[in-house]
Amino acid sequence: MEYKLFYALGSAAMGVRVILEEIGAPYELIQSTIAMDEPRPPEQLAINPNGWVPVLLWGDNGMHDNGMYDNAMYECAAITVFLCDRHPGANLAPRFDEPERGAYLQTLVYFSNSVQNAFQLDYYPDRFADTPADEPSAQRRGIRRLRETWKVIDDQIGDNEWVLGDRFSAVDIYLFMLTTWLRPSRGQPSTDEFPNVKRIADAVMARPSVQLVYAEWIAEQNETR
Ligand SMILES: N[C@@H](CCC(=O)N[C@@H](CS)C(=O)NCC(=O)O)C(=O)O
Repeated sequence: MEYKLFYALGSAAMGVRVILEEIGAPYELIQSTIAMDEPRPPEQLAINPNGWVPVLLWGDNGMHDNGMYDNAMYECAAITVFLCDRHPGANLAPRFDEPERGAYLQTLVYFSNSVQNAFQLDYYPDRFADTPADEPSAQRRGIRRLRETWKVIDDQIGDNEWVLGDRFSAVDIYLFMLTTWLRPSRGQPSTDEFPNVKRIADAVMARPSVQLVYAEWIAEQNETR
């Protein structure tokens, strides 16, 4: 196998898996979990002590004295850049000297540090609030922050066909992945509030790679319609 991916349903590892499918690279999924009360595989924790997925491995994974591993990494946005650069033939990202490269990197990092952070405030309030009593406040702020940050993305997209204009890219896959985390039943916004985001998410969902990786999620959506 060219890649190994520590994986859990509903997690950011699903976006990485879609990218691997689009690339056509052989990969092995190693089942992990995002449940708070379940242990993580020791090999995953050795690479990412935070206990998050995705974690990606390739080649030989020798360990250095400082505990760093060769050919292993975590952080979904960084993995996205890494894979797209490593497989330019898949045409999932602008090269470093193409005009859309800035918007590509900017949007991936904004997704990672602003939109994902807003999700975290709602889903993991204990990481942001000093006491359990403060957690509802962190969650409320997270939900407001979701509206603020998705609005920025919706405005950025405007009438574009894809996030980067007329070219499909890994940013569109990332956008789709993040929309699957939205839960209006918790007070979070629905994609209906962001028509440009929704247009792209719907177009990404039609891709065979997404139909495969998100089959379960898509079936659930169809049941509730
Ligand atoms: N900044 C990290 C965040 C990854 C992350 O939050 N992963 C979640 C699933 S989407 C997870 O593993 N949660 C379990 C936990 O935080 O313990 C990234 O983008 O890769």
